[in-house]
Amino acid sequence: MTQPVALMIGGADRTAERLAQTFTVHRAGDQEAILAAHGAEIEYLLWQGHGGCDAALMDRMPKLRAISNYGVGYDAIDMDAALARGILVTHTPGVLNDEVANTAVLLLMAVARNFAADERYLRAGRWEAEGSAPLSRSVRGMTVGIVGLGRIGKAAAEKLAVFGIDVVYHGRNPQDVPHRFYPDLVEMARDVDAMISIMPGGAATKHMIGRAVLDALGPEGIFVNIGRGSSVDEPAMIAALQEGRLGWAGLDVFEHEPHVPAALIAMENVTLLPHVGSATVETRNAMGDLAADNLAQFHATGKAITPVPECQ
Ligand code: NAP
Ligand code: 8YV
Repeated sequence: MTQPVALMIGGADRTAERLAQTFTVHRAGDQEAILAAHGAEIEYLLWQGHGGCDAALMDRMPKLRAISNYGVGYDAIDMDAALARGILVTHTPGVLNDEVANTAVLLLMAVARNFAADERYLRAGRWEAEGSAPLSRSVRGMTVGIVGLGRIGKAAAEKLAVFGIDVVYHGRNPQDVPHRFYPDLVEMARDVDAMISIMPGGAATKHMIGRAVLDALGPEGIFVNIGRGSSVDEPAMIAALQEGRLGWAGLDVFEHEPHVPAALIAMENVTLLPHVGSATVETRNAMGDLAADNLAQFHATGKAITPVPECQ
């Protein structure tokens, strides 16, 4: 029997093997060549990437029925274009909560304790030449404001409590949680020692963290971002760090990935990661399995496991 055709952009061998149990799978090395040869047959798309799944791409696959996003944040997919074409979109919530929350907490710790700068200090021979590295800051007793207390944010809040950290949060709506809610982000930034942003990307959150928020966080404040770079006004953040209006930053995500501004790379008071929040073998396997199973189940039953909210 002829299998339906799926295109996989990004993703791992394991995911391709799982998809191949149901579909004839094309993997984009040369995306243009695959679309030219097979675009008319492709019904399913598994997508890994932080941009570019737009109307023009969808129009190259007129039979496209579903897009499975490898990741929980699906701002790379033009939802208006997908909905207008009747294409179902799925994502991978839940399976990465623990890993990404660990990354958030570890990044906050790394920044507070100066671990990256300390390592550079040691490797440069400065311990031996100049003596002990400068003292850092304890997280015990800190108040940390979480911007976006969703699935990942709640997992992070539990972990932060273990370190003696008080958690407060900002979102659009208050929730039934034992943490103080701030409807006003600037007010929260003013009251906390550190802020962890776990914001989704997209138009609604673009540059919501700008000069007013960062100035309120202040010269002794720490800003950690593991959500999306687009939610931060990056030039405003760089200026705040350079001018000492913001103390420190720990960043896993950037506005124009994989580009990281040279100004950030040059700064000692920032710790930088290449978008590795979920990037362990175990968690990426779980994400890949769910991404593949979403397409297989939709094909078999007409219902996906984890459609995005707009498609529920
Ligand atoms: P989630 O459960 O949907 O949580 C998102 C939270 O953000 C919600 O609590 C929501 O609360 C709040 N929110 C949404 N829009 C907002 C707005 N315009 N203003 C203020 N608050 C807003 O999502 P999640 O699973 O925790 O994932 C969150 C994001 O993390 C993803 O979308 C992705 O961008 C990012 N992420 C990054 C990595 C990484 O590797 N660095 C890995 C996974 C995920 P309200 O509804 O009350 O506003
Ligand atoms: C990415 C993420 O999916 O889930 C998300 O929203 O940002 C990450 O887990 C990962 O970088 C794969 O592209």
